[in-house]
Amino acid sequence: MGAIKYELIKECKQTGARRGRLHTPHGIIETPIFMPVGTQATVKSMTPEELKEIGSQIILSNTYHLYLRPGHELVQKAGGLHQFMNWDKPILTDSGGFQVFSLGELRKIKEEGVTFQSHLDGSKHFLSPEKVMEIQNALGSDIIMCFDECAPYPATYEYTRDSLDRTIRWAKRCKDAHKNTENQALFGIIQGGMYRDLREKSVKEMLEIDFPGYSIGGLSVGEPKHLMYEMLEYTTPLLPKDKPRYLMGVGSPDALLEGVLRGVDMFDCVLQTRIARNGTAMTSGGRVVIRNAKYMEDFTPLDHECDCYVCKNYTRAYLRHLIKAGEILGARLLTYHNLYFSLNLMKNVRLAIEEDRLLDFKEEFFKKYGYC
Ligand code: PRF
Ligand code: ZN
Repeated sequence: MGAIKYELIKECKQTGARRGRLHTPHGIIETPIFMPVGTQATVKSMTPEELKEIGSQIILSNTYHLYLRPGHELVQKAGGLHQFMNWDKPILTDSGGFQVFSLGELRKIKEEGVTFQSHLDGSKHFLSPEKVMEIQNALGSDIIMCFDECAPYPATYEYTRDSLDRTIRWAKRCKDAHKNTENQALFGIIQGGMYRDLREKSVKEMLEIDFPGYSIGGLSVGEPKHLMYEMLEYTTPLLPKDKPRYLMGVGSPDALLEGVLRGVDMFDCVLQTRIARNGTAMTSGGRVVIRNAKYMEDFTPLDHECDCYVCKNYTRAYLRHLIKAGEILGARLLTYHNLYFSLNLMKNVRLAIEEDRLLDFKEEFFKKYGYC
């Protein structure tokens, strides 16, 4: 049977967008969806109750970080990641492929796996496809990722090709090593950099191995946005319609819309929570840098179109004061709003697909938000 099932409810008549439903061991996810990022088994500053209050259906966490601290064995002893962090809805974990490769000088890639030094204390570690499956099996997340290499940008054709070939061999090893297929769905990751033929090869090989869902990796790594959209436009039509597609590490409001238009079902991004902590809000009128002096005596809500708890109860002047004073509540309230904003955007996107007016919705959104 498998751990998950993707139900395609409707295809947009105007675009490549899809409205779907993903059935998982911890509940149903309405897609397209934005997934808040909880790298260290917490979405920074948000309680699980608050996450539910704003409509989070699934969160993302990280193999690399949890393996290093507190250790996957400890999480397993706690009864798995859901119990450990008191979150009973679906969890997706990334494999560490991206994080380990971001370490630069601190890592060494071989066919067997990657040796690297911890960013925490410099201690030496080894991650392989088998090890990464063992860790994710111990964490017990509903959706798990293959161990892959995200090629940097720019990268030569030769480097990207060799990296992709290894990622394909690793994907086979991941599938062989993954035993808990009834409770955890393993996604294959499409790589291939900015090269069309490599993207095509990547899809072909991943489909042959056969996974219950496919991630699109190696994008939003510094390339111009038009190139990311071009690669996406080329890749998604090659993927099967009856499986979910997840665009990794992408989720600015404009990219969410552009991704949905090109047939993506799942997104995650640290942007919402990260910019919140330094005092930037996403609003219907575009980004608001709340530190700015012009908000000193602005006693209006952060976003007059938003009906979240923050916008209903606090003023821009007060939020500015909290952020300027370095008060924890400032970061908390902006995080709450930014996540609400993105989850609400996706809710409206789902509705627009259902009502065949996604292109109109997009135009209206960008007119107000500004294109960035
Ligand atoms: N691979 C993995 N995780 C990722 C990426 C990837 O390519 C990206 C690229 N945007 C973000 N997170 N495993
Ligand atoms: Zn709000």
